Amino acid sequence: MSDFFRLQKRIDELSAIGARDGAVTRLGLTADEQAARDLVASWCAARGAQVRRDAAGNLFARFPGEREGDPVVLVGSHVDSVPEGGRFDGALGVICAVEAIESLLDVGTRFQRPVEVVAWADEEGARFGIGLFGSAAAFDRLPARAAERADRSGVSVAAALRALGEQGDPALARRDPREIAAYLELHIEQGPKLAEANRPLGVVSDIVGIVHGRVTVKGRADHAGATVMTARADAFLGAAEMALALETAARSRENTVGTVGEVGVRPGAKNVVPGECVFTIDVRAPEQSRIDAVMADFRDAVKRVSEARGLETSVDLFNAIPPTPLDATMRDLFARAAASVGVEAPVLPSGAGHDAQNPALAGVPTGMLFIRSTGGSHTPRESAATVDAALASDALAFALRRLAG
Ligand code: HGY
Ligand code: MN
Ligand code: MN
Repeated sequence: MSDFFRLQKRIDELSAIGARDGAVTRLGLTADEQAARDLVASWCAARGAQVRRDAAGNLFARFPGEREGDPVVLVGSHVDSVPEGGRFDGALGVICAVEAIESLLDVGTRFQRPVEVVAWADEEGARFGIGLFGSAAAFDRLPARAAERADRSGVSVAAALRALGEQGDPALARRDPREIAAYLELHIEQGPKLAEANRPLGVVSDIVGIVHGRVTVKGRADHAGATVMTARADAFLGAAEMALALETAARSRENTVGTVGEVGVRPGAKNVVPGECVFTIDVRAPEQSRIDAVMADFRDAVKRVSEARGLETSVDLFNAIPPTPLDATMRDLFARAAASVGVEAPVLPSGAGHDAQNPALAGVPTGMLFIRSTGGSHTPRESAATVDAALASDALAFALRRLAG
């Protein structure tokens, strides 16, 4: 049985790292994320795990099995956050993974095969734009030249890894998927479905495909007072029209979303017509064909608006993850695990992206169990009940007993 108070204490301890003004900011490949890894490592080492960090910054804590040479059962999530995020996204999955293992060790369980807790590095991609970074490095799915990607202050992925004491090449983190028997991830739902169904747990059927890109619109900086409206090449207004076109393209298709989350203008002064505007796009859908259709509509709009306003626009796609169905055997195992704690868990898709996509796409049998959450996500309003986390940990312990003996 999981220990409610141990869970609560760890939720409070971990969410204190990077906490500011009621929100959590623990960006990937920063000292805050490393502090979170160190905390998780200390919990695991105290129970006999061998802990290590790989070349991409991923933390692995290995609990030995009787048959040490067997493929491992990997279980975990991520401990980084978006800027001004919540206490539970990623972190609760890692905490529950440790809790499930400790609750088994508490009753003298000896694993037949090794079990590793993983905290994937930089899942959010908030600094460098590469989402699912650590798990992509482990399963050889990084975008080209990932180590050269730089954050807003010009620090590259390689430099950030070296600052952590790594060599700077995340590709060195590659693992052979054949050495992994299964990957399990617990995560808050981040949507309303489980709360609406009044269920604490849900089994994930599949995860949306995601395209991330950056759009650079070049116009002409000019005097805000001396330049008549018909003589302008306003980069921001062009970008605004393109963003609205993305919204229209996404709205017109079921279960499809499009978001402009970051926007910057140059030179960025109230009395200067913006000469340049750079913004990000995030497009998601359960089917690749819908993602492709939204991107085609968006590119048409970019061309149309650029010509009409005398702008030069480039669209740089820097990350794409295909829609990812999860393993049916693992779905069934998690359904039985939820039933073992008295929960008839609904099966539902994930609108959020997850590290689980990378092991699944690499052929590792992968399963995800959602924990009910409220208040949305990627916001300090994000909330989850410790009693639900305890149920999830017990369900995960059930699954680990079957997978790791
Ligand atoms: O963006 C996502 O879906 C995830 O939270 N990284
Ligand atoms: Mn997230
Ligand atoms: Mn997450």
